[in-house]
Amino acid sequence: MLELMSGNEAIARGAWECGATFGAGYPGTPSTEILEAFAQYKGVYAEWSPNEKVGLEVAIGAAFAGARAMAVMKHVGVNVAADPLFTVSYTGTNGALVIITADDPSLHSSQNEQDNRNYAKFAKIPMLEPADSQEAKDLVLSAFEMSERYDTPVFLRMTTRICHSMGVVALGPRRAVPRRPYVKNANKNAMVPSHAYERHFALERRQTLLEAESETFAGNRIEMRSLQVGVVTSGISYQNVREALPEFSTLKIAMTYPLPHQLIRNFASQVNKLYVVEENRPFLEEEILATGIAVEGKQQLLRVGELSASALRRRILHRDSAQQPAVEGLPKRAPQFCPGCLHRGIFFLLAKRKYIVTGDIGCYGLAALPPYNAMDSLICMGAGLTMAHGFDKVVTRSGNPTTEDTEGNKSPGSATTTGPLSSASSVVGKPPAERVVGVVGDSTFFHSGLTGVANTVFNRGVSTFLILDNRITAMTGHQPDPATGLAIDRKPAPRIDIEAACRALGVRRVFRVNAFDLPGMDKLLEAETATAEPSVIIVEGPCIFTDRDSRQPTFLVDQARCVKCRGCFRLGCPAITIEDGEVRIIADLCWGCGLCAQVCPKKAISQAQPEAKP
Ligand SMILES: Cc1ncc(C[n+]2csc(CCOP(=O)(O)OP(=O)(O)O)c2C)c(N)n1
Repeated sequence: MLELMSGNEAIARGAWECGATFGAGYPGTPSTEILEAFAQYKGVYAEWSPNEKVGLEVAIGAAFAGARAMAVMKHVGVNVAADPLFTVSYTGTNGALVIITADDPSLHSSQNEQDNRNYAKFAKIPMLEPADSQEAKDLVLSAFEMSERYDTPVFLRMTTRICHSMGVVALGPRRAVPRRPYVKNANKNAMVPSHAYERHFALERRQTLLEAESETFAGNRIEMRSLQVGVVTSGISYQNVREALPEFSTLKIAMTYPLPHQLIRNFASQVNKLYVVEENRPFLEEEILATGIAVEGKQQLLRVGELSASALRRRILHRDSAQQPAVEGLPKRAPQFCPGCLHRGIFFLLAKRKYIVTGDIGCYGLAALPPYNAMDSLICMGAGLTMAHGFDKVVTRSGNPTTEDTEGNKSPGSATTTGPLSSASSVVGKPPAERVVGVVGDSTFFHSGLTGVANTVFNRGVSTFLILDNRITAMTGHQPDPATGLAIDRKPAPRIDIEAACRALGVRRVFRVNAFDLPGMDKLLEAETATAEPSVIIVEGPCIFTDRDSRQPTFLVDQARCVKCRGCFRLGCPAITIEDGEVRIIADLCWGCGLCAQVCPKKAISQAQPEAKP
C-alpha cells in the first residue's frame, strides 16, 4: 500500500514497522511530529520528556533493557543531550537505539544553524541521512538493524525540508522483534574510568567495522551520467542537484558517517571534475579533501542557509535562475503575538519600564521584536533565568564588583561571606534600566529553568523571575509539559505545580498573577525588582489555541472619546487597526482580553454588550 507522508510521519512509520516499542523526546521544530505520529501507533510506548537529555537517557535505559528505542529531538536538543550521547557511544546499546536529530538550515524556527553531522564524527556514532520520505522510512529500518548489529547508537539526521515535505511511501507490515535479554555487565555499562578506558578500544574496533559497512551500504549509490562532472551529495542537497544539474553524475551518500572513502575514490576516478554539494558546513568536502581527493564545494556555495536549485544553477553553472522574481513592494509583516495571547500584557509593561529582560525561547521570544523591543537577550532554553542572575551579580543588587575595594578587601557579597540574604543592598531608587528580570515559559521552566532557580537561591542571588504559564508548549504546536496535567496521549497525568516547585527550591516570594491584570502585574514588577531576595512571579493565562472557551465578547472603540493617540497600538494587537482615519477593533480577530481598554487614557474602549436574546 502507498501513502502520502511527510518525512517525519515516515520516520514514525519506519520505527513502528521495524518493531520499535519505545520513543522519547522533547518537542522542537522541525522534529516534533515524529514522536507525535509514533505515539499514535498501537503496541508502542511514547513520552514527552522535560528535556532532550532526559529523553535520551530514558531511551538508553529502554535500549539497555533490550527494546528497540528511539530518542527524538531538534538539532539544538542534541547539545542538551550531549553528555549521555558521548558515553553511550562507549557502552553500546544491547537493544537498538536510534537518535533522530532534525537540523534546521536557514533557521526557519531555531536560534542557530548548527550542523549535527559534526556530532556523529565527534562522538563516533554512525549517521544516516535520507533525501525523501520513502528513504526516511527505509533508513530508520537500517538504523535499528545497524544499531543492534554493531551494538551502537545510530544517528538519523533530518533537515527541515525532508521533515516537512510530503512524498509517496510504500507501507509494510510491523515486524515482531523479540526484546533482547538484559544481562548485567558493569564492565560494559558502568563507565567508571577503568571500564571506560577499555570501552574506548571497543569503540575504535567498532569504528573500523562501520567504515567497511559504509563502503557497501546500499543507500550510498553512484548514478553515472556525464563523465565531465560528478557531484558527491546527500539529503536534501541531492534533490537540489538532480533538479538544477540533471546531466551531472552523482554519488548520493546516505551514510554520511563514517564515509565510504573507497566508493568516493572510485566515483572520483570516473569523472573529470568533482564537486561536493552540501548545506552549511563543508563536512563532506573536508573529509574528502583529507583523503587527498581533489574536490570543489564551498568555494562556490554559501555556508549560511539552505541551498536551492536556483542557487546551484547560479553558483555552479553561472546561469541566471528561471525563477520568477519575488513580487516587489509587498508590505513586511512581522510575526506577532496572537490576539488574546497571555504574553502581550507583561511585555507591554516591561517595555514601558525599560527593564533589562534576559529572555528565553518560546512564543514570548517575539517580545524581542517591535513594538515591544522588550527582550535584551535570547540564547538558549533556560538562559532566561540563569543570565538574569549573572546580570544581577554585576549590575544591580548583589556582589557588585564595581564596589570592590582596590586594596583587595573582600566585599560583603563575595563567596566567603555567610550573611543572610537580606544583607544584599536594596535596589530602591536605582534607575529602571538597572532592574533585571529573567523570563521563561512553563515548558522551558521544566526543561532547564529549575536548575537556574536553584542556582540563584544557593548563590545568595536576588533575581526576579517571570514564569509565563500557559500550561502548554505553545511554540512547537501545543505539546503537553509537566505543568499541563496531560501526557502525550492527551489523557490525564499528574500536574507538577510550578509555585510548589519554586518554594521547594527555596524561593520564599512566589506570586501568581493573572496575565490580563495590568495593574496587578505592574505592582508586582515594581515591588519584586526592589526586593533583595529571589522572587518568582508566575504569570498565568490560557493559550487561545488550547482554550477556545477563553474568548470573551469583542471590545469596541468609542470614536467620540478616542483622541487617536495610538497608545493602544503599543500592545501590538493584530485586532487593533486604523480604518478611514479611525482607530478600530476588528471584531473577527478580537479575543476580548481587555488589555486595550486598560491602556486607553481616555477610556474610549469598552466591551460590547452581548446581544439580548429575542
Ligand atoms: C534545546 C531546545 N529544545 C527545543 C527547542 C524548541 N523550543 C523552542 S521554545 C520551546 C518551548 C516553548 O514552551 P514554553 O516555554 O512553555 O513557552 P510558550 O511557547 O508556551 O509560550 C521549545 C520546545 C529549542 N529551541 N531548544
